Amino acid sequence: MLENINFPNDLKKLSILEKQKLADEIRKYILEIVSENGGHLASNLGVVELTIALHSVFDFKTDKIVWDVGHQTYVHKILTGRKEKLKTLRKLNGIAGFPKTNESEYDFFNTGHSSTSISAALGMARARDLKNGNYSVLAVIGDGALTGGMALEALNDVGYSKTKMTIILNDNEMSISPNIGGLNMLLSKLRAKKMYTRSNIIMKKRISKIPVVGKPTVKFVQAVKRSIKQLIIPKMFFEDIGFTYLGPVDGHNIEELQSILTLSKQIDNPVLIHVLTKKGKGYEIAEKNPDKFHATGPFDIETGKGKKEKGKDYSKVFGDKLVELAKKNEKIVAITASMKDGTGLTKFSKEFSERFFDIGIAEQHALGLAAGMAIDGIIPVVPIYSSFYQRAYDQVIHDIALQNLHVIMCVDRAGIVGADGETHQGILDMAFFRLVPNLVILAPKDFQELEDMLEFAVNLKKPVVIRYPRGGEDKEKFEKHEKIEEGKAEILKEGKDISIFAIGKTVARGMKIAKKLKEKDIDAEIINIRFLKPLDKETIKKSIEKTKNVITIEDGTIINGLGTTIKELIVDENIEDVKIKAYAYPDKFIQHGSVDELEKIYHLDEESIIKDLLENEEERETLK
Ligand SMILES: Cc1ncc(C[n+]2csc(CCOP(=O)(O)OP(=O)(O)O)c2C)c(N)n1
Repeated sequence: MLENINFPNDLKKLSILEKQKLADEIRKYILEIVSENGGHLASNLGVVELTIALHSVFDFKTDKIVWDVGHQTYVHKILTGRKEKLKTLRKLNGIAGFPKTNESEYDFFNTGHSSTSISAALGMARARDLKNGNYSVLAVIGDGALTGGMALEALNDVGYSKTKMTIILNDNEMSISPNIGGLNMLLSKLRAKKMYTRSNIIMKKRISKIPVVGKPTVKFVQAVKRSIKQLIIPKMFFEDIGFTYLGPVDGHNIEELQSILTLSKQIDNPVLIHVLTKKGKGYEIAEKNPDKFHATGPFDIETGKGKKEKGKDYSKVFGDKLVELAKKNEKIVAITASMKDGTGLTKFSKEFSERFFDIGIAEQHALGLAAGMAIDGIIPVVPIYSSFYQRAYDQVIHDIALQNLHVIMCVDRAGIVGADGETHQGILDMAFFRLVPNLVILAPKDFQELEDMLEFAVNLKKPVVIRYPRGGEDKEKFEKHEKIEEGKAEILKEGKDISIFAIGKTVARGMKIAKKLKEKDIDAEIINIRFLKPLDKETIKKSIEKTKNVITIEDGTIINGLGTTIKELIVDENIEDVKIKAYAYPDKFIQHGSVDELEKIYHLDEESIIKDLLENEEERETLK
């Protein structure tokens, strides 16, 4: 079947049976690709029938659809002209793992971060109405993404404004881990009710046709409608906030899905269709371990085992150290915004279940909650990926920094992360956190320094940000680990010709560069900056005055990071005749590809930096 399917129109000729066969083939195809390239497997296997039904009922040449998070769009990509190209999924210059408006006319909105779809779809529906258009607008959102504040803010607006649009709630009871929260409690009640079938769709249509004539009958008819609806819909929550609730419907039954989607087209108010799906559907290993197969590296299809040995990573080092510290200090608690495993908190959650809080995909709330706990003497530790910290910026400023609260903000996946691309690269955090008064900002050079910094942060009684990258530490080993002191940099090697200032992951690179320069008889001084804030001005100034020749290396944007900080210092302190070059990512969104490839493209790998330095050696010589 799949061989003949390239665009949605090809689908429209198929019978239900043929579509079911197609669904099986799509699953196999996705499994093969993701087992090679890595990617979001379980969520895609769960939406195969739903995506087929959507493309059968709607025409996305005119209708519009926004996929929340967008990690579940592989099926959509297959059905919209990108079947062959999907083999390049997440590779440099290949198909992205998320919707991209520049990749296809069928992608209407870029996503990657959770809970944005309802706002965007409502915006499109409002734009349509302002332009007197006549087409459908849909948002597909998971039960996990529905826990995000932005989704709830949008629901509030949609329901009240009565704008015609459809929300497909893809309920698989999972975020990455099992979903949590009050809304999940509501959904579980709705799930338990009778499935919506074609026959009760007809019943609902009849109910809506009961005439409302003459004043005295209005209340009576409305009461009848309401009580009949209550038979079908146990809780009126969605109806009460302005939606027509349809469902729950079996998300793996293409026929039922098509009829409920067709019905939704006829309703002029906002509609919410509650679709029940199974994460990992059709691949038993993923069905049993949906969290592990939410996002995976390459793996063996037979066994489900990863192809690459998974070494120790920063998240694990963080999680283990936190457990050790929490044993000694009962004030320590951990908060996660639905990323327990990814941020290394699984062990903590088991050992200290009463001090562990998974609060849903709600980064803003995570930081607000932390602030409240901190003000009453608890020490909250909040690991969140760098790109998702963007969500909670005002909470960091307004709730934490402004009140100088002792919250430990661990910025995981800081720097380039690779295959997830633009939305997930964590290259902005140093720049935006540096602006915030009261924050202490650190980055470790290796695992041991992360442990030392965490211990230091627990004792500091100030708001602390510790940023560390995805994956493991560098092969370059450090013998020296000076005690962490607030605002103190670490001189790793003294030298007279050039000062190399590096922070976090790039310190190891700085060391390697220094060694290579030595071979060329260039004596480099290498300083592990450790604290972006407060900066060790004294040590840095001394080094600059000695060498008058500086490079900075960082895994972040060129704007307002380490390079900017050092340039400011040179100007503010009137240090004259200094040559400085900052190695950082340009003021751009960085596409997907492997970390190594991206570092090379942006000339931040060891070889590129050395080449660049040596090409300028002549000029450097004159400054010596
Ligand atoms: C703001 C933000 N925080 C965290 C994430 C990481 N994340 C990606 S998918 C996901 C779970 C989504 O669950 P759900 O919406 O139910 O979709 P499912 O994968 O179950 O289909 C999370 C937490 C994200 N993408 N954006």
